[in-house]
Amino acid sequence: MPEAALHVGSGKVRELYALDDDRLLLVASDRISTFDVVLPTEIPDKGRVLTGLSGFWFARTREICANHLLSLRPDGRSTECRRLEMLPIECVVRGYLSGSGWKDYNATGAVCGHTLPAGLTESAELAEPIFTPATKATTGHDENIDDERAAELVGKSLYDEVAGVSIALYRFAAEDARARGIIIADTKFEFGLDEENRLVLGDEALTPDSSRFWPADDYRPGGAQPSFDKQYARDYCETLGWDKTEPGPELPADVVAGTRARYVEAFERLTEIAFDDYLANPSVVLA
Ligand code: Q0Z
Repeated sequence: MPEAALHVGSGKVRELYALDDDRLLLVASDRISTFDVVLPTEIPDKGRVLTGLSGFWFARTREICANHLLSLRPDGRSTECRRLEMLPIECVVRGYLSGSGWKDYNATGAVCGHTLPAGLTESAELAEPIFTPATKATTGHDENIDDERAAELVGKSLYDEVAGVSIALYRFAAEDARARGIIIADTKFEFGLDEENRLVLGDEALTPDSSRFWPADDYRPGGAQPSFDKQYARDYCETLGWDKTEPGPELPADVVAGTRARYVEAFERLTEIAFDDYLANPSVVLA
């Protein structure tokens, strides 16, 4: 726990501290969730992989949108960032039909007001990525909303700006990742406003916790796709007949090792930086 910092929030697998009036410290733990339940077993270095990937994408997308990153701490899991006034919507972009997007499409033929062609299969690539905002649920799952409701929540001109920036960020990262064998099926951004009311990308960005990462080599539309990072843990959980309620099961050492290796593999494929080099000096991802 960082010294002289006030704890101001907890996510499922992250902690947030105030450093001073203007700066926050975002700390990514090694906790992992499967089927929305945090497991009692940690994945060593998972928080460092996610922090490094977020930093990597922040550094590479700053021409598309300013972001909250100030620095990465030497521990590799802590991000010093500017404190923002966060917007009350989750900015989801989908390039493929999966999760709640697939559910909504099946029920209505549309996702967040985007009517899609008939006959799409689960995990199909969309002709163009779509912006599908959601409200931040205080409990349970985020709720998909249409663009009219989202525009009410943040104002029409800011809504148009976050939608455009979100699509541009997704296109940039998805194309880059695809060339390195990873499909970013969808992703969630969170934006805020700085003291001058400028739009700033916050939170984590384009990590496997805020996105669906799929191995491109195994991509077979027509069903659910394996998760690049969590599939070993999910498969193991499925062998147990666990009912997916708290508490989650402990993971055996081989599942922990296999899962850690997948996180490190995602980091190294996307950044083209050896993970050991990141551990020695986390700022290498910002160069
Ligand atoms: C992020 C969250 C976490 C719990 C608030 N730059 C920022 N300025 C103001 N607020 C936030 C940020 Cl990133 C902010 N969250 C999400 C992260 C633990 C909640 F690590 N909440």
